[in-house]
Parts: sequence; C-alpha cells; structure tokens
Amino acid sequence: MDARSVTDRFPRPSVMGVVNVTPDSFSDGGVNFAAEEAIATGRRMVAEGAAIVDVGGESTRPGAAPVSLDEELRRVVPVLEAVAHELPVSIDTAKAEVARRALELGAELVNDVTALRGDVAMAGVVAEAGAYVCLMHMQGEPRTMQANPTYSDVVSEVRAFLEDRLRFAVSVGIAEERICLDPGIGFGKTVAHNFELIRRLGELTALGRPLVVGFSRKSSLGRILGDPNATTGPLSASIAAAVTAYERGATILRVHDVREHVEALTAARAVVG
Ligand code: HH2
Repeated sequence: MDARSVTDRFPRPSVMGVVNVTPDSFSDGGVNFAAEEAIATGRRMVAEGAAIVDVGGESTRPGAAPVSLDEELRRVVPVLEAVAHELPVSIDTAKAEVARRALELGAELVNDVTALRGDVAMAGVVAEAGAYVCLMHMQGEPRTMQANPTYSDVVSEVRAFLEDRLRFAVSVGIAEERICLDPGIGFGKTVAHNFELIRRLGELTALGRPLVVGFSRKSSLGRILGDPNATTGPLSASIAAAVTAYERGATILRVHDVREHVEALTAARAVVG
C-alpha cells in the first residue's frame, strides 16, 4: 500500500475516472458492463491522465435496485484481477467483502458512498489494509433519496456530517491523512443544493481534508440547461462544474470523460498558478 498522505498521492487537481461495471448506471448506459470493455476503459483513462480509476459494480443512481454480494463480486473481480496491479484503482462499494477483495487484488482507495455506515465491517477492512478512503455525504438512501431532500442549511449539515464521519473513521484506526471527503453531489439534494455546495465549498475545505467532487454528467447540469426532466447533463457543463469546484478547493474530480477534464483542469491550474 502506498504510504503517502492523500495530499501527496493526489496533487490538486487529480482526476478520478469512473468505470461502472453495471448495466444500469445513470451516466453511461452500461457501456462498461462487460469486463473486457471495463478493462479497456480503465487503461484508456489512465493513458489520458487519470490519477486513479474508480471501479464500481452497483449503481447508486436515484431509484437503483440493490445488488447482491455475489453479483457485485462477479462484476468487479475480473476487472480488478486484470488491472488493479497495473493501474491505480479505487473500489466504489459499500460492502466490506467487496472492498476486502479489491484491496487484496491491488486497489488502493475505498470509495464508500455510505461513509462507513452501510456495512459495520467496512471501517475495519479499510483500517487493517491502511487504504485510502473517501467518505461521502448522502441524505437518505439511493432508492428514495431524491423524493424530497430537505435541509435548513445544506452546507452546514453536510459539513457537520463529514466532520462526524471523519472523527468516527479516525476513532476506529484509519489514519487521518488517508481520508478524503465528498459532499455527494446528487445524493439526496436538489439542483439548488448541489450548486450551493460548490459555491460554498470553502466551508468544507475548512475541515482540513482533501475534497472529492463528482458532478460529471449529473442531472442538475441538464436541468439548469432547461430540461426539468433531465436525467444526465452534458460534457460542457460537467467541465464547468469541475473547474469551478477545483478553483474553490476540490482536490479530486470524479469524471466520466477523462481526457477533456484533464485538459480543462490543466488550463485552470495554469491560470490559478
Ligand atoms: N457519484 C456516483 C457514484 N459514486 N462516489 C463519490 N465519491 N462521489 C460521487 O459523486 C459519486 C460516487 C454516481 O455516479 P455514477 O457512478 O456515474 O453512476 P451510478 O451510481 O449510476 O453507477
């Protein structure tokens, strides 16, 4: 396992490429459901400049049905066997057993959208392996989270949640410098909530941990462009969201279109200096 802190391992801005080994992800319509396709996509993303590829076998889109442990392993293990020793890989899962297998096969980061709340064994798996971990905010659960997301102040509530999960992770033996945090764009949030989180991202960087932001192709981007029923958003708007998030302090941008985001973020970094 890489011994560096998240900050040293992932300089700002770093791109995380999304490889959904699923038939039903909101964003890519199952293009990487076949292992050979997922493997080729992962290799291409790293060649295009991704710092890490995020392999996931369960869709978390609004309304998605849960996947069994066996099915999730069946989807991701062949991909991890092929690439996790050759490429930098993170595993997008809420199941401790999937994370454990992925880390054994060479993954270095566990991306858990439940922030260690979904599976009681997850924190121990991450701590024991000394892996990097991403703790993400979600209100509710994927099946129902977009029904009626409500906050009195979305940014302070997300911040309090992330601070609490960070404290929990450290208390169970995960080194603080291995942890990054994520506001969870689209996870129990309205369009207005998602944009306010980016606008006020500085209140989350104040927690002192690197932030992951995943706005790529999300429906809020299609909705501000005029389609109230959009389920995805275009690349152009995804890049604008990633660049503004970077400018406001994000470290890792989780994206589907790696080359375009790497180019845009390289220009943004040149401007920021
Ligand atoms: N978004 C999705 C999945 N995992 N993980 C983190 N840390 N942050 C995110 O914003 C995030 C995430 C949803 O996007 P995608 O993987 O493209 O879709 P699906 O969940 O339908 O597979």
